[in-house]
Amino acid sequence: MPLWYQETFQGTRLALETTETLYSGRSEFQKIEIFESKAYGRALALDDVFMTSVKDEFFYHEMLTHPAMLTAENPKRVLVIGGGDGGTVREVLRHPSVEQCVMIEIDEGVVQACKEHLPMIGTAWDDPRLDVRFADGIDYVKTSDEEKYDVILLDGTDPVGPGEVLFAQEFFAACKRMLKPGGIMAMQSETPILMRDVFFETQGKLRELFAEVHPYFGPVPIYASGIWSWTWASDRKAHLDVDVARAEKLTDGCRYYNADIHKAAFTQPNYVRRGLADLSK
Ligand code: SPD
Repeated sequence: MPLWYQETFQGTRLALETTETLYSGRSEFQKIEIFESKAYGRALALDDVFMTSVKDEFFYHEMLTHPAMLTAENPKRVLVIGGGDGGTVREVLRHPSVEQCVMIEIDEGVVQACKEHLPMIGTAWDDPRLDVRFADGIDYVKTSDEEKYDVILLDGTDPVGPGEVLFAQEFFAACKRMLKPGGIMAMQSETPILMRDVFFETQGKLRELFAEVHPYFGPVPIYASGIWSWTWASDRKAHLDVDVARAEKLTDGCRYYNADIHKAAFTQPNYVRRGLADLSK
């Protein structure tokens, strides 16, 4: 009998046939499972929601990271909130300008399990520029008196249950507090199809805080609906000012992102244009 892992999300169900369960445990915060899937290789699920897989993780991690990093001017200090599989910090640390990347992850259990079973995703854990801290990201951005950041990346879970606070206005405002003037924040902003309300509400919340807010889109095959969004936010108008020379140098190492993808990703389908226009009414 084949064993299937499945995610049920907003009235849809995606199942991955598995050949082996590599890790199954429960941390203080959530259920953590890592399994070998036939179609996408090793995959991580938290509370029965697919987070990443070896064969499709590059779409998500490259798109969360490089649009912000390549429109920031010489980013030296980067903050990642969440991202326990290590894919986002791996992409951040491709950038030679980065002097320090602080990653605030609430669940040490996720990092430990991913270090052991998904080392092919988290290839930068030993980079001396990386400072991993197990703490609540919300407390950190609200209370930290550390030097501010050039770029902040929010690599959270879906805004369902405990993840909901990562989409709150209060949290976004606290993140902005930790950005240098003109700094850039980018976040995963859900499927614009199945989480339409969350997607547009997020745009609205960010628009109250930042002068420039631009969603962008790409595929993530194992996420519900397959089409995913991220959002770029800053007080500086620069979302299309991709540093092509820097992007070209990185392109060899990337599997999805390049300067052309960057520009195309910010193109808005009509349903997005109309929804954003409605926000301004
Ligand atoms: N529907 C799943 C959304 C999860 C977004 N974060 C994934 C973490 C990968 N580093």
